[in-house]
Amino acid sequence: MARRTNLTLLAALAAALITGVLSLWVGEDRAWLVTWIHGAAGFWAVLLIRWKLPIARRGLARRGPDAGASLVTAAVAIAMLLTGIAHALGAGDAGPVTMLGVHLALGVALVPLVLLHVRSHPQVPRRGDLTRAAFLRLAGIAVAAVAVKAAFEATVGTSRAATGSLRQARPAPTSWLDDSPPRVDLGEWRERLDGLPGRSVTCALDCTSGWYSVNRWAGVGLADVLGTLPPGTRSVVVRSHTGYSRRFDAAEVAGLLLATELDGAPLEADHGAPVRLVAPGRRGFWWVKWVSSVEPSSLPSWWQLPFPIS
Ligand SMILES: Nc1nc2c(c(=O)[nH]1)N[C@H]1C(S)=C(S)[C@@H](COP(=O)(O)O)O[C@H]1N2
Ligand SMILES: [Mo]
Repeated sequence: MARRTNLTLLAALAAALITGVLSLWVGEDRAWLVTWIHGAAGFWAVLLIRWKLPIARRGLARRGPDAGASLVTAAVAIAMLLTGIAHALGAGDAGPVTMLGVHLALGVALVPLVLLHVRSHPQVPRRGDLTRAAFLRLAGIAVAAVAVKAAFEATVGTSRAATGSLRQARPAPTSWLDDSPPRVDLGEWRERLDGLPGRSVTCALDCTSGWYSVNRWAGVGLADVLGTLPPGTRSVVVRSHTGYSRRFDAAEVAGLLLATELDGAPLEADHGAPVRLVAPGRRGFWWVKWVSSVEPSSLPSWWQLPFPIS
């Protein structure tokens, strides 16, 4: 019984982790399913606390292996679940970072803690574990988790983007890790952009830290800046003065904009002036700021890390 609860909780956390990471990657179009499953997995873990508590209490009474580490793991796990729910309730900022940012940090911290916990409390599934009764109980809790998630969204959950992000009027100057505005002037770009047709797009900038903002971006089309692509071009690398870069499929270039204006005003340094990329439908980390170069490449677009590392 205890072993099954522990394994089920581990499965719930693994499902939440996988969908959580995926939810940072997917764009608006496919996001809702991933974020919905993520929420249901979270509530699944919450429901399992009811069965996990007596196990934890017995372990502590027995002064089982690494009781201290177990308590820390439990505290981080509960804080992680609570901050996830707080974000879904519409809590945007938690001091200098967003609530979702805290949730993410706790989730990342929980991974090694849970791995260590599993190592000191090994749970080997046994042949007889998945009896009919056990399966029915498992399925019951999973169905309950889906019902709780649906009820939560229908009653207290705030209206959010399909990605789970909360709406705000303006993009908050945000860096992926610790990138900051370099000193660059429009000089080189003025010549390159001169004479190209103006283009604008109104779309959502959706940051993985949990907010999104719909604004009008104006500038020129990336395709117009590149002109005819050399034969064999499979992707285009957009690079920042800071070294930050993202690679896009050549077929996607037509939808990308090099912006110099935000909501009718010249772009500010914090938002990527003089020139920043606008990638409608893609998460914020694709919107390279302080663009220094755009280069056609013969490498495929998947030839890059899924998330930037600088
Ligand atoms: N060069 C560079 N561009 C960047 C980033 C960065 O760290 N460096 N952060 C990205 C992320 S994560 C987001 S959400 C958006 C934020 O744009 P904003 O600062 O205009 O709100 O810029 C993106 N472009
Ligand atoms: Mo972001």
